Amino acid sequence: MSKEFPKNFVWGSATASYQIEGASREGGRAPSIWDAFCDTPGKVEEGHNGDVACDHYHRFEEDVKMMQSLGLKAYRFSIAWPRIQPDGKGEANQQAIDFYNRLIDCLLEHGIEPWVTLYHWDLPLSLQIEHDGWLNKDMVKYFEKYARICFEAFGDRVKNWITLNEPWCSAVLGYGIGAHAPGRVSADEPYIAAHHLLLSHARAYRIYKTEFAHQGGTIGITNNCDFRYPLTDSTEDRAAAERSLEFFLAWFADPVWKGDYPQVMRQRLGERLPQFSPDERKEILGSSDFFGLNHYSTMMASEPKEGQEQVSDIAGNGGMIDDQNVHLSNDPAWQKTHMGWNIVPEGCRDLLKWIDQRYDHPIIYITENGCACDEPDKESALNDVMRKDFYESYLRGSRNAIEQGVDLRGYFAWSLMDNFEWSFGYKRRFGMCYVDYESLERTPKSSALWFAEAIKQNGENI
Ligand code: GBH
Repeated sequence: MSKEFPKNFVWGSATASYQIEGASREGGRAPSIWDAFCDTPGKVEEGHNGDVACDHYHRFEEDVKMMQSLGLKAYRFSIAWPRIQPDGKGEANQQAIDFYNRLIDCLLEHGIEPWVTLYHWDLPLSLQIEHDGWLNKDMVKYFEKYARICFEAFGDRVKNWITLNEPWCSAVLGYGIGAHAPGRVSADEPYIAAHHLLLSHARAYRIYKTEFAHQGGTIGITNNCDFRYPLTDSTEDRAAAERSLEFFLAWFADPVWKGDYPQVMRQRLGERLPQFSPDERKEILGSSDFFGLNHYSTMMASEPKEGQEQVSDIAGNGGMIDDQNVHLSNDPAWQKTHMGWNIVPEGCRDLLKWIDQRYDHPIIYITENGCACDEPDKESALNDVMRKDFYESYLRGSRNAIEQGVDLRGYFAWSLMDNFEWSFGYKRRFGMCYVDYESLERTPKSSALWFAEAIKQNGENI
């Protein structure tokens, strides 16, 4: 069997605006829902926020040089909507356009291909306050306008676009269990928010394909999914694992690749699940040039037994336990990351195969994969053997999937550098480069040096 990744395999790393930029009150940026969430007592560890973060806004040149020194072919970052349109709907803020122009130009000058996410969770706060954010269908037209501004300003140089990052997180963590901004807790709102996120994605896709076709780029959506193995071989447990993946990934991917929500969701949720009109169905069906996947972990799924205790938190089901009727558990043999997430590289391979089969062999990019390690000091961080092993094993799983026919075209490590890990603040480190939050100095960890070597050899060291 060949030991090679495909030629032109995209080797990259990823970040997101709110997690790294800082400069939260500079350049005409207005607050996002995450600024407000951080200001809400008890929501983020130690009251951390993105005011400074990695100060990437001021240090992007140094960061691009670091990327070049690692040999990265591509860099995935997100644009802060509240920089581009401080109120979420008005004219573009020129200072923001200038900032992203400088970043994009700098990347291209250093031979790094920009992959740009339009929305990685930092919704302009005024859209939340005045319009209830993603609960309002008007978001489709606001997102359309924002997307158009970005395509117009950057599309001459940016050829790879991602509309939304992980709408599951926006819907479930943001509107279901309140672990993310805007911090709402509801049983029904996730389905409504998800519906409007999907329609917004589809609209941006159509705008790009019609008004900006001459730019000749590709555009898609990135979904997140953890894999599920059936706990036993029983029919019930196998059905539970399948149902769990449908409630997690097919919820967002079926509309795009099949034109509607999965049957099992309709059966179990009835009227609680919104409907696509015939026109909307047409707009959403086929609205992604590739399958963007963020993947981190795996759990066991089984049919719940009488009186079995259910965990309802950020882990696993995202609280939607009655809706799914799936019990999740861990194999005690699995090692865990500093997030407590199971390290299961074969789950990565099997999820890729699941996607390949269900969606009829799409082009796939892993747009995020990585792990948090407990790194109490710089020395331990720089010696991050566990992260190197994580990348290596997940990349090996990915290559197995490729060998079995999956059309995986690229892999972006999360993350280029330690950053603001949402509700965990700066208390979790995902970076392949270490960030000293006092001096803001960056230092590549050993996993970054290993990744650089992997890029150089197109993965032959894996
Ligand atoms: C991504 O989301 C985000 O896009 C990124 O911004 C973030 O920094 C990064 O991951 C790291 O968190 O508890 O074992 O059931 C990750 C989405 C959803 C992945 C929940 C892990 C729970 C695993 N996550 N899932 S478990």
